[in-house]
Parts: sequence; structure tokens; C-alpha cells
Amino acid sequence: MKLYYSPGACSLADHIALIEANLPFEAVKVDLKAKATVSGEDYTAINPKAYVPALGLDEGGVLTENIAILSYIAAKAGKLMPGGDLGRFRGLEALAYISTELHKGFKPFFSPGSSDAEKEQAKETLGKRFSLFEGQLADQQFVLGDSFTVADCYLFVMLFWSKTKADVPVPPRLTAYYERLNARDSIRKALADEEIG
Ligand SMILES: N[C@@H](CCC(=O)N[C@@H](CS)C(=O)NCC(=O)O)C(=O)O
Repeated sequence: MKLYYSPGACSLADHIALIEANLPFEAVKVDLKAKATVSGEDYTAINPKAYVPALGLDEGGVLTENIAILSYIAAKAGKLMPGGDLGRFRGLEALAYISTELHKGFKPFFSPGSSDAEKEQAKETLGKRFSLFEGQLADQQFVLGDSFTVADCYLFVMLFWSKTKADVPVPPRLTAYYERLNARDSIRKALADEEIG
């Protein structure tokens, strides 16, 4: 498999998941401004959406969208999703929440034309959305229970952005959770591979 990524972007979640899954893959850096890979390939020919992540599959074809890629990695690995009859759906529920309610909420911090008022509003909304997870972490180690899942990979990136790019206030249990994840081997390796550790 080939993971197309940009350092510190949301593709970091997929990078962490691939390391956790222990699946063979090549990480291919993309220059999002030039829309080209480091070796000069036209990235829009690989992924017409022109954003990261994209996953080149061994069987051919390219999969896009974090929710789909993270679910695919978990299915391939036979882990990284909660167990039980509803496990996969709880995993998808969390990934959808992270993607649509958190990830998209960071837009003002990545859009050059955003005003300070828009950023302040985004911080307030993100703070409220994070509070859901603050409650869940009261009596469990990870966001969906006591096993690490792809939802933790994605939530880690949201917290990483909160701490390093957007200065979003993060409540105490989530801060402790972020620090635990930040010390995890797969996350150390993904950050080092992307040269942002
Ligand atoms: N809907 C996509 C969004 C991916 C996305 O927002 N990618 C950002 C990095 S975090 C990107 O590549 N932005 C560059 C661009 O849009 O030109 C997903 O969930 O995978």
C-alpha cells in the first residue's frame, strides 16, 4: 500500500493506523501547493480530489477520505475497531463525529482569509465538541473503551492541531489522554517519519 500524506495533516491519523496495524506500506509525501509528490508525480492524476490522505491499494485503485481509509486499515488489520455486534458501527459513529464536527471545525485556522472573530468562534465550538470525549474518558483509557482504535488515531490529530496550531482549550482528561497517546510508539514513529516530532 502507499499512503499519500502531508506532514502534520489529517493523513497523520492514517499513518498512525498503518503503523499500529503492522501492515506493509510506503509513505509518499505530497506537496499540496504544487499538487505533486516528492518524486514529481502529478498528484491530481493519483487523487483528483487533490487533497490528502489517499491510499494506493495493493489490489489496484486509490481509496480516499479518512473515514473510509481508517475503516479499511482496521478491517485489513482485524483490529483497531471496537468489538461486539455494534463495534464497527460505534467506530464509524466516532470517525464521522471527528470528521464532520471536529476536523471541519478547524477550517478557519487553515484558511488564510479567516478573521480573528471566525477563529474565536471556531475555538468555542471545538471546545464544546471536545467535551463529549471528556465525558467518555472518565472511566476508560481510550475514546471507545479500553482498546486503542482508529478513532484514537484521528482524535489524536485533532488534539495535536489544538495544541500546536490553533490554541484550542483542551479539557483535563483529554489533555492527559493526548499526552498518553503522544508517548505511544506508533505515534512517536509517525511523527518522526513525517519529521514533525
Ligand atoms: N474529506 C477529506 C478531507 C481531507 C482534508 O481536509 N485534507 C487536507 C489536509 S488535513 C488537505 O489536503 N488540504 C489541502 C487542500 O485541500 O488543498 C477527508 O476526510 O479525508
